[in-house]
Amino acid sequence: QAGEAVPASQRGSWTSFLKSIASFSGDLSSLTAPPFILSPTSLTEFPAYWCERPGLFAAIAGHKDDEERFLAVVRWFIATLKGQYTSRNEFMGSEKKPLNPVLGELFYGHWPDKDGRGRTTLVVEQVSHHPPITAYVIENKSKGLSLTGHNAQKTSFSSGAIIVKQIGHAILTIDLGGGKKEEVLITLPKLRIDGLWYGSPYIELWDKTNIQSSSGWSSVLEYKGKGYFSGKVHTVKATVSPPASFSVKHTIEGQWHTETKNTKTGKVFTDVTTPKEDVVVGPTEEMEEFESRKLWGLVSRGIREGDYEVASREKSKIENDQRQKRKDEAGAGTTWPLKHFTKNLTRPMNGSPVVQTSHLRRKIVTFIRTTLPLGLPRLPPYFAMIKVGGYIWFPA
Ligand code: CLR
Repeated sequence: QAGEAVPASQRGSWTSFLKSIASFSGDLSSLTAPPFILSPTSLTEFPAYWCERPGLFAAIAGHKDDEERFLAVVRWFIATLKGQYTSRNEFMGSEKKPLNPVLGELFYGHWPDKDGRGRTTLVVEQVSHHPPITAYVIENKSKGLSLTGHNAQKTSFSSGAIIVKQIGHAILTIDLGGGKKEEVLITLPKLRIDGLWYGSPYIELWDKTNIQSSSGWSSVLEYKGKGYFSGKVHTVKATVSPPASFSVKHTIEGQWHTETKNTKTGKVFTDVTTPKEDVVVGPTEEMEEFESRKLWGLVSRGIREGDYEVASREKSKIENDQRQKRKDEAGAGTTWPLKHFTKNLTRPMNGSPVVQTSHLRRKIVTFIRTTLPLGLPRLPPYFAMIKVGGYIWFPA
């Protein structure tokens, strides 16, 4: 039944929220949603999902062999999907509307060293507000691993579902020792948010992810949901190909929220039925003003405790303060100084020469040139992706 999961008093406002998304595409964060669907967590916390199995992340560094190491990347990646796309349902009953980060919002955390896996740190900064873009670096120094990326979303509405195209990508850098480095480019899946009619939204992944290493190894992961080839939810099929080849050496199939197996050997490839590890975050009292949990503290508490008056009053305060800051900056001819990331204009990826050079930009362009000739036919979305709002975000 329509609005089944919606508190009776909010059904009207849920229906009008659905109507407004139906006639809207772009930045969902600006739409007012009824209280029951609000999450007390800001999007700046989401990059932590990349490392909630720190042992699997660290394990990437444990392989001398290119193929084995690449398989470890694919394994870690598949194992992050459950956290990324189902944890709100697991912990809050349904997908929710996260808090829309302010420009310069920060989120820091770490996963402690344990069983020799080394300490992993997380730095997140909201690098743009319109459109919302979140940049992050996850680093395990002792293992020579770092993951850098940024995220934005383009949303639209189609036959009752919200379609989310993720704009952005992640680059994993692996220090191989002796001055050698491997870089792995990871593209992000598309999302479909269903269950809106009942007021209990959940995510299904579709389309695909490309994982392309500078070693030449590559993988394509195809996602399907219930009613497609498997008839099961959260299905993934990954094919892994050796350098300079489109032949498939390994096939991995299964469900990304439970278990996947190597098709040929029948061996379990990922098993995420064991608990994940939340990122460790310092005490709120010791945080700076712009650290996410401090900034949103009162809003979050309002949402958690069902005191929506407080939540919306505190949210307005933050928004007004933001408007004032932007006004002041416009008046002074300055911009908000980002702490951890710099903006680099990307090359218009249409074959035209590099317009603006910077050390870092050259690095990625070279990376694309050297790895793409092999991967190109498998990476059609790459061109669009690298253009991401005209910018790539690099750690400063
Ligand atoms: C952000 C990047 C993470 C993976 C991820 C998971 C859930 C996504 C989120 C991203 C972006 C924002 C998102 C969210 C699910 C719902 C929410 C699309 C991609 C939208 C803005 C809110 C929709 C509102 C309904 C739930 C009512 O690595």
